[in-house]
Amino acid sequence: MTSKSRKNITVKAFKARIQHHLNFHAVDLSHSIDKKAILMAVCSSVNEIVFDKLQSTNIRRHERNSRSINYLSLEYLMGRMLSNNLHNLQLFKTAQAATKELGFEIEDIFEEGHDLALGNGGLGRLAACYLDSLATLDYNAMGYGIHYEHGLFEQQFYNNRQIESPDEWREYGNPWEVCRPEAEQEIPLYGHVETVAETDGTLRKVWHPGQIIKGVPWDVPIVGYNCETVNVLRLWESRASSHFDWEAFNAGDYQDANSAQTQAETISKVLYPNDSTAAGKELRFIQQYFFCACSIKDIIRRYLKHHDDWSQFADKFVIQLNDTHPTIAILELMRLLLDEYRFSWDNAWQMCKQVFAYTNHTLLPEALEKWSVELFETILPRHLEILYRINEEFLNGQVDKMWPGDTAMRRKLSLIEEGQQKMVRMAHLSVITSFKVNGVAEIHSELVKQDLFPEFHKLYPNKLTNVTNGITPRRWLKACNPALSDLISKKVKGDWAKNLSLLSTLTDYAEDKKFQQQFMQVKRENKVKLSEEIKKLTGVSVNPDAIFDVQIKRLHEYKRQHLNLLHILALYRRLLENPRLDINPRVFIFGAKAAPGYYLAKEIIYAINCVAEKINNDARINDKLKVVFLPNYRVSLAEKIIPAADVSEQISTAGKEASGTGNMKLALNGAVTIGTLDGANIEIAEEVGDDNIFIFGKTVDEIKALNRQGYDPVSIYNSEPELKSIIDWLDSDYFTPGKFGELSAITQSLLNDGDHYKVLADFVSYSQAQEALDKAYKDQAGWAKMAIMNTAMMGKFTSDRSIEDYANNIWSLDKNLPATQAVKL
Ligand code: H2P
Repeated sequence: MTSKSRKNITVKAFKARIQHHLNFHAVDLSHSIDKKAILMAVCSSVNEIVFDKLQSTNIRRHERNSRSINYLSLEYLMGRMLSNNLHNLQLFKTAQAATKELGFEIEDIFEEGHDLALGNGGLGRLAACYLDSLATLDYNAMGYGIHYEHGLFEQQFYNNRQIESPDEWREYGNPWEVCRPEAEQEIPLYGHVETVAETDGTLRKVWHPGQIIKGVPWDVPIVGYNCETVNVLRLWESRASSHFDWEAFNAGDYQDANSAQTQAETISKVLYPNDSTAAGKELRFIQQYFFCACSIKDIIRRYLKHHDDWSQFADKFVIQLNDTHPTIAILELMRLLLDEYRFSWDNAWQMCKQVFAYTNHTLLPEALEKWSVELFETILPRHLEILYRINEEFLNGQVDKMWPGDTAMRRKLSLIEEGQQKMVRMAHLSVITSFKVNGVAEIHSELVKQDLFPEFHKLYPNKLTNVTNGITPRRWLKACNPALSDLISKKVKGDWAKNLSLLSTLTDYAEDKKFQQQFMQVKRENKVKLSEEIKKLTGVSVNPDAIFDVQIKRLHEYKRQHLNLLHILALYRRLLENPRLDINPRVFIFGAKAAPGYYLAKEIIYAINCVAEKINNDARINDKLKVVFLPNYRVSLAEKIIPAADVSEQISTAGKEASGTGNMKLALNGAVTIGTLDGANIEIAEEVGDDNIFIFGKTVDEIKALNRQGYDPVSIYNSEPELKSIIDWLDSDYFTPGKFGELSAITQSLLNDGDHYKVLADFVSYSQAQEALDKAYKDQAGWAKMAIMNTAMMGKFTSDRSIEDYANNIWSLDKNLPATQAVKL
């Protein structure tokens, strides 16, 4: 079925499909139909089309024999799928009308869907946006990940504190996946390596594993927007290779009979939250290997299905490592080429160097992964041998050539970090193997070159590069903000969701009174909707005419939710001192999960909630301030918050936020950024212009200078009376009556532990920028112009542009031409 004929599916025909599927999903059609049943029936109706398109995409791919990009990521934050799939298939209006005839509002049906929350934050959401763009641009792409039984935990607040519970995203089944037993894999673990002599006298390594795990693939179709393409996200689930020990069972050992299964299934059970210091390292390590091994074997299987020799492998497949989490894939490909396919060392290494590319997402040292040599020895003994040899050749070859006899340099660049416990530096392995390494925003990529990997940059001057992140305008404008999308479509000719630069036409209307009024009317309607949601989720009533000031992202000290909190306290104090203070009413909206093991992050949530409780119930300030922390922040909640935001808080310490992508989503929906010169904020400022953004705070160089000079937060505290009084206030029992020091973990970190993220250094500048913003908001026409300019100038930040950058500058993909250049081995 072509996209043209699909658009012609009538409401009647679509309704008939839904009714047909209701036969399976509803228990009793003579009674009122349950919303979950209708959701499943609509999904099945959509899937009929999706799977048709998937088959024809596969046929087309096979005919073209084009190069394929394989995205390896431990995280995919897909969110809900139905609305997005309907929009991408151009079926939204049809489905809306069909379900209406059946007595349902389509939005209510969406609400029944569960988020696919197989990720933590920006990194996982980026992967999801990239899959959308790869399909939309018709690239031959496959995503690989883990089929976690539990996605990111569900967050609730109890007595203002975060409580975590398991996310049961597949409780009622996931309509958007299909099991593919024919592509199942067996994955070895543990055991020992034996050296055996071949008949010709050569020595060969044989790994005798101690355990075999089964990898079962689940395919999630990824529907391109307004095109024929459907790609696949393949997620691996772990299972025991022999399910049940009947011998043990018959001998009466009921627990042990199941134990292998339980142990094996643990591997894909949970997603590990970032920055958690919790135990379970071994499991996380096995998880990474399991997923990489399944994916690499699958890639080889796909290649060998259509090729008799290896000459075109590097020409047909490129593998993108999303951060260091999938680095073990390199060692696994080496192992398979050497041990199973009998490549020579040089040929195997050449091959690896041609197929892998790596994206770095952070400069934070704690997030650059290292695994102990001991873990490797126990779990992947053969991989460790390979790693040692790669290291030896690297140090004796390239390093020695560039820095002859420099033992300090050898130690610094080695894949093994010496110390009490020897550790394997995964980032180093990724950098030396990959043919390209990219950062995710211009400034970040520069810092990767200058500060993180300066020696590697010297060794490989053309390897380190930049691809600025992007977001898909399909989900983050068209689907989540229908009112604004409709308004835009009235002014912008062409399919702006496919060519986001077209939005720049809106600059012509930025000062048009009528358009300003329409634009702000849409914003207000979205704020009314969000107010209702806020009431439902928190019980707090907020005024839709207030400024909606939003900070939504993972909870982390470097993202500085506590800087926002200090400013809220400053406003509160000022209002208590002068209840008539002439400021716009403001609603501060937070959404964030803290990694369960990250103590201070959880304390920050607690403090914000305590302060919110006090402020929201304080009649003295006449509702001029409200603070709400919306529980269980996730993609589907972001889709409700973002269209209603006036202000976007992007306030990380300069040099710490690699890029940010929430900044792009908010600006695209007409929120004005208040932010530091960090990550993609810098590029957003370049696009929207200095008049349409509020920049504050120290630059990267100024932060570096502060560190060099010796940063003293206490002297700032002593010299800024307002700041001092706020911090003392937090230390009192004002927000936690009768409990002194309840919130002092934050003040401790700021004053006694060195304020690592320079909150105090930026406070005054932040507070001044906030005053300027408040003043700007009073000029409603001026504000409308700023908001429109933000939407208009976001063209650069479509993930389609990012994917084209990857395709052209890293992957060498040409979707139209068959790849021909054979790689000589
Ligand atoms: C990370 C970075 C962000 C970046 C994102 C995608 C790891 O996401 O910190 O700056 O935009 O990857 O490249 P997050 O902090 O949201 O988990």
